[in-house]
Amino acid sequence: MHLRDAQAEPVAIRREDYRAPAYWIDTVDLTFDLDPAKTRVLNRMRLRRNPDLAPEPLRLDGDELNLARVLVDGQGASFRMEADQLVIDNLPEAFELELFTTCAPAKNTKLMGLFVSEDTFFTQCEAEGFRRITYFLDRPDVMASYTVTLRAAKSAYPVLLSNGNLVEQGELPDGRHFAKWVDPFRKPSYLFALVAGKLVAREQRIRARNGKEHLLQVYVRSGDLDKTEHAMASLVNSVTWDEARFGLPLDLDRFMIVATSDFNMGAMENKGLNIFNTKYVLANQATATDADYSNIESVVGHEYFHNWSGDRVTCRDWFQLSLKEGLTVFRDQEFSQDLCAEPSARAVKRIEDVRVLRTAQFPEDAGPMAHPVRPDSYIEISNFYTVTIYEKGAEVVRMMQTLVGRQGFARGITLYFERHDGQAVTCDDFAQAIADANPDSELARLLPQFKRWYGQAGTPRLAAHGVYDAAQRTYTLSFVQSCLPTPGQPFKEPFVIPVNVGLLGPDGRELPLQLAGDEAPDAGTRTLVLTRAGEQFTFANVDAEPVPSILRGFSAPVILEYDYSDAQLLALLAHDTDPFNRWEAAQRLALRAAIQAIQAPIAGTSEAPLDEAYLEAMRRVLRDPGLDAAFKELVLTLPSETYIAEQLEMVDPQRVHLVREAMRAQLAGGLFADWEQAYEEHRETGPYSPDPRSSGRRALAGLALSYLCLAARATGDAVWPGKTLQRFKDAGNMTDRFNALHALVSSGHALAAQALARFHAIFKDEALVIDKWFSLQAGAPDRGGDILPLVKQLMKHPDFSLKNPNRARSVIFSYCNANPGALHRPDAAGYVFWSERVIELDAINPQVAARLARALDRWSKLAEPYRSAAREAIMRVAAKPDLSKDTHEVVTRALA
Ligand code: 0A1
Ligand code: ZN
Repeated sequence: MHLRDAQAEPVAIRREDYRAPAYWIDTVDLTFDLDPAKTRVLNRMRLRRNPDLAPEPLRLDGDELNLARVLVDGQGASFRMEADQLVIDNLPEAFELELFTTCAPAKNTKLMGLFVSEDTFFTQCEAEGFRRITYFLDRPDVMASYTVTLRAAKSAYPVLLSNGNLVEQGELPDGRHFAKWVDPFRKPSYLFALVAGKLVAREQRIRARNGKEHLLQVYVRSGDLDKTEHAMASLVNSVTWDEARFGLPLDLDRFMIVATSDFNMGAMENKGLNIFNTKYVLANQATATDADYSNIESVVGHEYFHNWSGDRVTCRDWFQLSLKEGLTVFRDQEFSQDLCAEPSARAVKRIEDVRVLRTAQFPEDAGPMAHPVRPDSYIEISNFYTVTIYEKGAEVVRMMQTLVGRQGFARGITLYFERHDGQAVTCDDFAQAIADANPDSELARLLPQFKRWYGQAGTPRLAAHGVYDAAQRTYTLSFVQSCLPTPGQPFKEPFVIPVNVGLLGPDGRELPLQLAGDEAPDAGTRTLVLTRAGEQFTFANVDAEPVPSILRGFSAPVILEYDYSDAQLLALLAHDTDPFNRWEAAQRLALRAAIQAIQAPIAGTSEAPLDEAYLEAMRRVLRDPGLDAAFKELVLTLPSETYIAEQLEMVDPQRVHLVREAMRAQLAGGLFADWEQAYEEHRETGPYSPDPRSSGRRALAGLALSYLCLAARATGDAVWPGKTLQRFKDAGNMTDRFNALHALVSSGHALAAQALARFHAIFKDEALVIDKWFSLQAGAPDRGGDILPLVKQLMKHPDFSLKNPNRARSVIFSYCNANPGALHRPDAAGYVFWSERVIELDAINPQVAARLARALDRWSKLAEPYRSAAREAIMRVAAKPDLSKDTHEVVTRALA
């Protein structure tokens, strides 16, 4: 099929092949002599044979290690190498194994295992990085007790950290020193961590409910200490929240967060020693936007919550990844919602989460990388840290909460941790615990069918239809569910789908709901639990034809199809008590207008896709004093090009781009006076605070400024661009400053150039801000093909580096993954650029390359000439010899 020889063809790992390990490792004693060029690792372990299995050789995983010594019970032992594995035969039932290896952290550009970032040592072991530090049974069901001694030059590496408690430290000859750490909890190797370097810490002591004191530390480079307040506050909030909501306390004397600027992902939950991408730690009002503040809160929460959901109870194997990730995303989403003082802010957070799911996970579930929340096979596990495992996994957990209720769910969580503390378990174990704690619930009744959410990939479609019977005064909602085939799964069985429903009367008021068989009507919302391919629900005592509000709060991760009239959508937008569906009504109206314009036979008809009724409705939203600014901003933001494209059978990305730009121009010009008013009313001048209310005001003011600059572009007006430049200069915080810059850049105004230059000059020493500077330019709307040449130029900028993942993402991903109107060029130059960068990055950092490789996942939906050109580019990547397993898996799946 492609140009590799059969031997080098990577093999798929299958879930059904799971077997318990042949050996257990009870204790691990590691001693590191840290040196960037050559670090020496002494590993002394106590192992014993798994008594449940027949004896077999010990096979330890390794990757890019130099092996110097193998001793079994203190004696030289014979061993052999089979590919990357160290194999030892004829071992006793229990024994001590001593291994001595070296590795080269400074040369580690993959950022897996032990690596150096800005003269500091860090580790990343999830999923399979520990084998790059020492030979090991590198799988999550092997849990051991760790003792770690770090030795290094004291002047260069004054801070030496590892998991657990510091039990000893002292001086060594030749200006070296050591620190010894003992982790009181058994853990799998993927949770191991060490850090060594010149760092400083913000510290805070907190007292838990039981009176116990804990030390919290946030370690950063010395110039960044003034950017750690928010991360620390988020950590304190996380500790308090997990104890209050789920009764889960902090179980360690000391909990540390360390930030590094070179990191493949967001952050990592190593026991007691979380390692973070600086992007999710560092913030002050001058350098970080409101979105940064809110991401830091979620990611700090996420990693902290893993301390229970991941560390205390971990995954049996990597197919169960969503056991910890889906649950922990659900927990961090709930945390952020619970921190909102007002219900409207909770709804805003829910809408934002659903937007991520629908723009990133739905396409994944419909594309070549579609996989179940609990996958059946993988070639490279790093490719499965996906929006399906994380965000769809969280929706599955959320549906369980809907089916058992909030209290019932908390009971289920308690039972899960009681039952499985200290174990490595499966998604089945989790679902069983939630059901067992709620024996009378719908979940318990439907558990085997509910678990199809774990096994079947693809987004279910739910076609709904309503019929009003005036004579009977009944309203019948019927549903038909279906799910398209996904790779390896041609047929799907029906899912359990909890559908939250409400009905609005002709005056817009919510009707009491009375299903056949109910004695008295319920007020408000009702959860209908669908289990069959088709079913019906009839509501009684309905006086006039209602407007149904279906899937309130997005109660299930499905595509809801309902043939709403424009008038019905306008009624929902104006009156629904469910904020999610209010927002959704506006999205549906915009989406419908976009699709009609895209499919219009004559190109000219796409010039004004939005009708006056839509614009009038948006005007009313903007002027409504009863609505929050944050909510208005969401309603007035059009669906993304990616989301619009997902609704089409065949996609002409240029047409999608033109139509959406035309809609933006209409919103800008049509609501000009309202935008002026919105800006003046919401521009803040007081002290900065990142709370939801004030960040919502800034978001709306920012959107207004964007539209005002866009309108000015059409009319040639110089007033608003001038005001925007002034705002850019005067802004007291990064959010306002960046929004102003964004408004100038995205409207393509001539003043953008000087603002960009000034921005770079002010922030040249702030790496995370320079990332924003790159990203804004590479992600700007394309006008006549101008973005690709700009991107190429940005890659020549002295601040650009391919080796730093954040920087590579800021330019290359902002263009390839987030700027479809600029990537999909009729001359195919965007695809050529993409393929060259994938190949170039693959030699440096396969994980980052494989993420980039996914930018063309949806190539088969493209119209010609894009389709053939994109396919050719993917084939060029696939044909490259020596491709990493990571990238190889992505491109071969894309071509399958
Ligand atoms: N478990 C982490 C995510 C993570 C996964 C792999 C990594 O390797 C580069 C790093 C981090 C989380 O969910 O936050
Ligand atoms: Zn996680």
